[in-house]
Amino acid sequence: MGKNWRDFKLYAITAANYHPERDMLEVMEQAILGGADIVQLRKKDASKEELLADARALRALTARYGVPLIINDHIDIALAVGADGAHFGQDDLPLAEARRILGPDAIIGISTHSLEQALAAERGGADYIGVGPVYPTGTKPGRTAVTTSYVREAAAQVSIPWVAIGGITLGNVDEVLAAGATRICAVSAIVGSEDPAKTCRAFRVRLDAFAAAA
Ligand code: 3NM
Repeated sequence: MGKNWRDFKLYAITAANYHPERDMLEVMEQAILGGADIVQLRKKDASKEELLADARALRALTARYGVPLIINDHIDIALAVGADGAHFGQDDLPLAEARRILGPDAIIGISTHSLEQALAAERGGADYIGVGPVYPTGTKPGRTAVTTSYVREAAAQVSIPWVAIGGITLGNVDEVLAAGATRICAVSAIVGSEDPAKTCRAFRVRLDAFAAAA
């Protein structure tokens, strides 16, 4: 990794279903070239073999650009490819177990959907948390949107790095940034766009504009 990973602003996550005609690596490389500065491999319902192959390829790509690689849920895959960390949901492996297995230097992220969960993750030693889903999203269906009110709470009370996620697009990102987010994660808006590099550049323009005004 090049710069301090905590300085990340734009988090890109894989979701090949949004680009059935295009290669996952190519899409993620475009995202990185556009300014995504942390990348997560997330693939629900994939075989270990498939995950391992994708993780190896993404590890090589992200290493080339000095971008941290996080693996969703699969701690064995994270270890196998030498990922920088892993990300867990509320119902996945408990944080303390993940830390014991991955070690003190791994970046461990936790999805949170309330301030209570955020503070618990922080106390438990998470390195960063996701705050969402801010808006309803087809990428994680069945979860109630937490709205920008949770973003405001996170901005006021969370001390570790946190990233707003869920239904964020170029059309609503200003609202999320106005609520106090300084890092955002988008899945469908990035990998499902015609030009992921251009989309990431546009997100970075908004992030930079809010950072300059802060
Ligand atoms: N986690 P999109 S929302 C993977 O709130 C994920 O924890 C969420 O995808 C959470 O940008 C989400 O396409 C989906 O809405 C984000």
